[in-house]
Amino acid sequence: MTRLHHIPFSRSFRILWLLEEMGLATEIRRYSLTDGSLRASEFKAISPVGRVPALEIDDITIYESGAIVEYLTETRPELGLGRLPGDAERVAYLEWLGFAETQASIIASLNMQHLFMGDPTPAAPVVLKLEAARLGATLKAMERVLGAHDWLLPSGFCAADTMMGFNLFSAPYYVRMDRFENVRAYVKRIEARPAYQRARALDGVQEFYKKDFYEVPDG
Ligand SMILES: N[C@@H](CCC(=O)N[C@@H](CS)C(=O)NCC(=O)O)C(=O)O
Repeated sequence: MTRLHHIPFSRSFRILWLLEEMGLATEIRRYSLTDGSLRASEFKAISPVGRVPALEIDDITIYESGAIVEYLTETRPELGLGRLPGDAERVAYLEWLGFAETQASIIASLNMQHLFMGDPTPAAPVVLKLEAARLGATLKAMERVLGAHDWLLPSGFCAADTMMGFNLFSAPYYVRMDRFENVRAYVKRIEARPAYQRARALDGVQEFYKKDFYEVPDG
């Protein structure tokens, strides 16, 4: 039995997508950011700080998306989605796994400020401005790389690309994407993948973004 603990439009989408790329059927257990279900002791036993994704597979439970990606690709090397020790792209592969979390942590900070703080603790304009610029800088770094090849690594699609699943559908809420032509073309290539489409159909409806774009306020 494979079971993914999941919130629509969150980092757990990375794993949902990777499982589809690998052809591994999974049961999805859904949570919400706002209904307290992540704080239940039953879930804390699975994910100690109450976060998704967590994956039950092969009689073990794993949390942290990067660790899950590593586990899945290392235990199923025949699928060719990881870059294992000894591979010429191993270091670049590990860098992208970490890069994805660096980028996601900026998005999480913007989400917290724009979506979850609200009154009586309004978001700080200077922090919003800084974080949007920092997110833009990560997209600029991707733009350069994606000008040279279609996927993050020169050899082609790999599990590191699935780590961008949450990032690239959240970033456009905070950064105008028109200046990142190569990133937009990359997103189109992602959207054309049958496994990605199947994962999006399974994902569920996001419940936190209430408008299409969040401007940096004056201040
Ligand atoms: N580094 C962790 C981050 C996991 C994480 O923060 N997930 C968010 C959803 S994107 C979450 O569960 N947040 C719930 C909370 O912060 O209470 C990973 O990559 O798995």
